[in-house]
Amino acid sequence: MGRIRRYLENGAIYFVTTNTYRRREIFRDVNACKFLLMCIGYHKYMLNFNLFGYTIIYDHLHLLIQPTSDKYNLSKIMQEIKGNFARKYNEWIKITPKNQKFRNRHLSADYKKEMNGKIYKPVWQERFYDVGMRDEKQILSCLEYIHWNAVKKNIVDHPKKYEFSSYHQYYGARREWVQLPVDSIF
Ligand code: NI
Repeated sequence: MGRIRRYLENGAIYFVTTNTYRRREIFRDVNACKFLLMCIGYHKYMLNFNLFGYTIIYDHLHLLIQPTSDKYNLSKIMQEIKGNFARKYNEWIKITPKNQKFRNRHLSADYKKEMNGKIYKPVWQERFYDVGMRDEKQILSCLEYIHWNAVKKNIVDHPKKYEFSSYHQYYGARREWVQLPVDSIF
């Protein structure tokens, strides 16, 4: 518990939820999940935030996150992750033929918006939701919520069976695919 207290002294910790545009289930595709993990990992290094937990569920993302500077505050971090993921995701689905069927199902003609005169396909809902953590107890219960989310959604029957959460890094199991390092709070 000492480690959480030390982290809390360094600034606000947030539980963040962000949903896909119209709750489209783009993260049923494991490649999209892997790609988002790499994107979060890249921004973790570029924007210096602490990441204590995460999970990607079909139509949303949860993070337990702590910005470490005013320059890279929570809004900036989320804007960068969501924006850069969306831009690359749109490129990627365009050039990957095997995603044709998936694309037709999820990215129909109505799924287009115009911004600055350019047509683009929105990937995320514009806003995100954040809850500031008050104490250690709340942080631990958020972490548990994150790790059990895939069970709650009936995707798996135990958190250790779900690839796209930080559960493995807390409980020592190995990952098949992308390993996104977290800053352990235990
Ligand atoms: Ni959830």
